[in-house]
Amino acid sequence: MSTLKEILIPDIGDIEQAEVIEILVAPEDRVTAEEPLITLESDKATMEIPSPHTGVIRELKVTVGDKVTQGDLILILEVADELGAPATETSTSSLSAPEQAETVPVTPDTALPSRQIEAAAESTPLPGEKALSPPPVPPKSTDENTSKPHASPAVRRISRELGVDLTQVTGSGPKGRILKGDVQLFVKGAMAKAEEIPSHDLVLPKMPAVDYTKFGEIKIRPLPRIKTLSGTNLHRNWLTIPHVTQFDEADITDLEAFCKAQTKDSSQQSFKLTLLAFLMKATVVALKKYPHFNASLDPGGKNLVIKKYFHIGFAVDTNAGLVVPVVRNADCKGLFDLARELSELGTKAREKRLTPADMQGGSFTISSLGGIGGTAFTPIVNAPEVAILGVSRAAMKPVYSDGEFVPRLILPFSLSYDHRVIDGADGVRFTRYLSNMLSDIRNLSL
Ligand code: CAO
Repeated sequence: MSTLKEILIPDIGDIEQAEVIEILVAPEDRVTAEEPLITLESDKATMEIPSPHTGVIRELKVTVGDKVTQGDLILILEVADELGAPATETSTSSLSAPEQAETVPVTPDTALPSRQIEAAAESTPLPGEKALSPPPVPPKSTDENTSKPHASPAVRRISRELGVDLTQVTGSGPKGRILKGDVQLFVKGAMAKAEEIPSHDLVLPKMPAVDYTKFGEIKIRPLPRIKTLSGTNLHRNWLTIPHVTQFDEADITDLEAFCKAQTKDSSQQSFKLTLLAFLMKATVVALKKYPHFNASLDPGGKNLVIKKYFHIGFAVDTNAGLVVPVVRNADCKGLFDLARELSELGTKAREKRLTPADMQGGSFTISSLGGIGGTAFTPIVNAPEVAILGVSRAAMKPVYSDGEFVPRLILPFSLSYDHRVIDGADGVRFTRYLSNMLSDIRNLSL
């Protein structure tokens, strides 16, 4: 004898509504009690809903993206009485009458054991700040909870079983979430690499854990989620790409005057024409001249993949950390279209409305700190791209010309590049070319 049971969303605490972000089972799958069925995500937490019984999945009633709340139907489970569901407790019907499937909400204590609730990192750090005085040592769990990469408990379990450090895995799911397939891909890659790596490869000494409370008062502030995700990529790029940074400058006196005049004429518009739009335009012209800067190394490192499209990313500083939205086909857009799109994407980034698609497919990146200040910096290449332009603050400087010093507006900029792909000579050819473009904007219209 078996019984069809309706499995419902259990009490999920004070979360009013959550999104189904993963379905971990399929019709006809056999599940055991406590095995996760689906993963939910709200703005507060990510959690798995486990099966209350052993049985066979007969019908799924939710799909990825559904918004659910307590009491919503997840699926129909066929439970054989001998498999552990006492007939007296729940059975109301036999298989021949599926329309009478029984309702079985998962009780809070069995549904959401604490190990299955993953606190989402706060986007603004202040509420999570914790003041500590010297002796009590900071609770370890705070660090552990907040430094976790974005993955469901099921994926964490698999990675634990396989000994995979999830901070090393790049997530391909929504919002960079790590999926089971990503872990499998990572393991495959690691196994392939293990055969290639000679034993004398670089071994990094471990950073010692320091108890700072021994030296004075401290407070713990969890890193925003974007920082933990981008930090992993930055670290990888820093360690694996042989970087060179070329510094240069451009005389943008005329460009600035032109930009100001345009801004006056377009004062009715909702966006402003800023230097960044010109930089993007000039960069595209330079990339066309030097296509191997608009490229990626293939995974084997033997071929260069030269892109014929010009999707230019630009770094945006937000409360939650650095994000890089991408302006697609920048070569096909005029200055005002670029300025409008930069403004729209910048606003979207700051309001945390960027979608993964907004940040994918970049072929080159510009990081402009000029609005803030600074004279020079060395940006980290945004792999798999091979070069990145860093822009600092323009300043009036005396320039010697025709026997006298004249005041000119000079823009300092730097280009970091992957030395496996770009030689130093080409690096400086690129920056010189870019400088000429910016110094005489008539070049941009050619
Ligand atoms: N030199 C002098 N002034 C500059 C300048 C430069 N290189 N770049 C911008 N400015 C000026 C602008 O003209 C503007 O002046 P007004 O306020 O008088 O109009 C002001 O600085 C502010 O500009 P902005 O930064 O708001 O606009 P933008 O188009 O130049 O930049 C964006 C947009 C999104 C790139 C920028 O806001 C930003 O987030 N920058 C940070 C990027 C970052 O964090 N990079 C680091 C990555 S590596 O960790």
